[in-house]
Amino acid sequence: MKKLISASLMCADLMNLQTSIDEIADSGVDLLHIDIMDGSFVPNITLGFDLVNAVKNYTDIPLDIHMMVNEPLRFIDRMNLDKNDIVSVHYESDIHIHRTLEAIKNKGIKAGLALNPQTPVNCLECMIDYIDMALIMTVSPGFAGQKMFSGAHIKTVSARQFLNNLGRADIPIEVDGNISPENGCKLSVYGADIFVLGTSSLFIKGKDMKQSAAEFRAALKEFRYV
Ligand code: S6P
Ligand code: MG
Repeated sequence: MKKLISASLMCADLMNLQTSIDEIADSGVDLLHIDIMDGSFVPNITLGFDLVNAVKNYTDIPLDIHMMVNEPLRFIDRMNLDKNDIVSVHYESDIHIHRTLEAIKNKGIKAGLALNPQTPVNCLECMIDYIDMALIMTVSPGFAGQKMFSGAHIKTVSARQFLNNLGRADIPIEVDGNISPENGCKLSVYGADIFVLGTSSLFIKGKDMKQSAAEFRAALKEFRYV
């Protein structure tokens, strides 16, 4: 599977968002990751639906929407997305998460199931027919700039094996949180396919984003064990 990189918009210069998006596009990333929080599912509030729609109208980069909100079904219709975009919802965010995944797919959008560090990988099993991606959180969600949790590598291996055993090697695994070139390289070896790049790799003060993106892609080509 082709390895993809997804730039995390909450780490961009929010006072100069348009310029930041131009710079992100110029750096050749594959996806634009937009974090939506509600101050309840996670202890923070970041970007919102009007911004998602404004960004969608502005850029051709496929959007990778990460919803860290309770009962995300309430908000799916608020976003004008299409088949190139992905919306990920957390397994614990609705007791009937199946309905939410189905609603996303019915709109012709790709659906992702997001797993917190403590969420067991076997939750993917029953939802396997309703997902296009598994999003493995490598930090507890809510904030940029955190340290990866120590179980992230084994979790990624387990998820990859679990999906493969279900005959779904085609479902990509996205990893999100503290994805430095070094961590990205290891997680890639362990089966991750899509890498959310934030303050650990792409958004580094004083460093050219294009160069950072190129360095990250080069790191993925290295082969390293932990
Ligand atoms: C955090 C959010 C993430 C962050 C990204 C930041 O809850 O879901 O997408 O924006 O992980 O990257 P970094 O390198 O600062 O951890
Ligand atoms: Mg995220």
